[in-house]
Amino acid sequence: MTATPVIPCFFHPKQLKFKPKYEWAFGEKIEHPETTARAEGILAALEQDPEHFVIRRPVEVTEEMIHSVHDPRLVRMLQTAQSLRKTDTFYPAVFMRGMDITPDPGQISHAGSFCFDSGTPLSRETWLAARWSASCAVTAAMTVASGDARIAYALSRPPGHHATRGLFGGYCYLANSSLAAQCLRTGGARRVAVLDIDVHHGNGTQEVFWDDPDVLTISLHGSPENFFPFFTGFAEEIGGGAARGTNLNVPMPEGTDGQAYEMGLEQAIARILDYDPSFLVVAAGVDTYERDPMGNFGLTTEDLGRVGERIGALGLPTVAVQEGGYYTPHIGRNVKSLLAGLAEGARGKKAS
Ligand code: SP5
Ligand code: ZN
Repeated sequence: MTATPVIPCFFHPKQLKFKPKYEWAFGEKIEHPETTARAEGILAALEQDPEHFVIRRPVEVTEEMIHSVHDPRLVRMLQTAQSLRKTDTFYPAVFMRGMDITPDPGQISHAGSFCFDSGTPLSRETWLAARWSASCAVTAAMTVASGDARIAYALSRPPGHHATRGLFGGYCYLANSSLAAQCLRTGGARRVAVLDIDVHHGNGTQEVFWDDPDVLTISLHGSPENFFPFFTGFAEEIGGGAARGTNLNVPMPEGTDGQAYEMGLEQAIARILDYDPSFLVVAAGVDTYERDPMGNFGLTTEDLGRVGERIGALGLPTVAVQEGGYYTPHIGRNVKSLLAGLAEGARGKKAS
């Protein structure tokens, strides 16, 4: 009986420097859900289990790599926020569009042109935190691509899957999971699949690879009929041009529990098997958890383990990138359950 290999987990302390203050929710000012306690909770849980997890520092991602996914003007906008005063948090409030306007990414007052919602503020710390968060995803991808590990985990925070080529939003600034997939592609992979299990639609990943037949994007999420991000995530969205059929959305109703979730997951698994990628990126949000304040699903910690196991059983080299998950008292055990499931599923696969 061989032990499961240790999972390398990437994290940089600079990711904790960014502290968004609040957001508006139906007219109420609420504490911002994307707190540093999230990363700290995950880190503490992983550190407690050195037999299964080892924490490593990521290598800083190059701007060239970031530009392989993002419009340089978005990058420039985030960098502009570095000139904000130490105590200031900038909430984009003017979202001009539809006219002959020329947004200037060098001007903080134009940030609304590079942003799609009101819950994703900028401070002078945002850029570096986002850059290190992306660095975790890319370093985890390089670790798996080089064969150093079969499974690697990026403790990415702030999250990434809502960020598009040119827009930040949904607490996301840089598209971490997309960057991981892109890194695997440039590393020579034939085809890559991204499976997004965050409770919200991975609109950013969908957009980035919309026309790319070599990256399969799948998202399981709360139906956008009544759930963020509202505009995207419908089953009709299947990819464009030569990439038609390489985007799969599986919207599910409010209250979806572990058992109902499994059916959506099987649909995703079948598509991945059919596509036959050489690598898998899991956009690993745990806001499907039953107590999540942002989510509307009912998965338990054990369910997350089973989800991980099912995905791990695909037997693919896998990069798990942290996305959402906001119930901080249990976030550590939830992430651990998911990752342990991945490892367990992969091990079962090897034995059979
Ligand atoms: C990465 C990620 O999980 N982003 C999620 C962004 C969701 N933002 C939605 C904000 C809507 C506020 N509604 C508050 C409802 C509290 N019950
Ligand atoms: Zn989410």
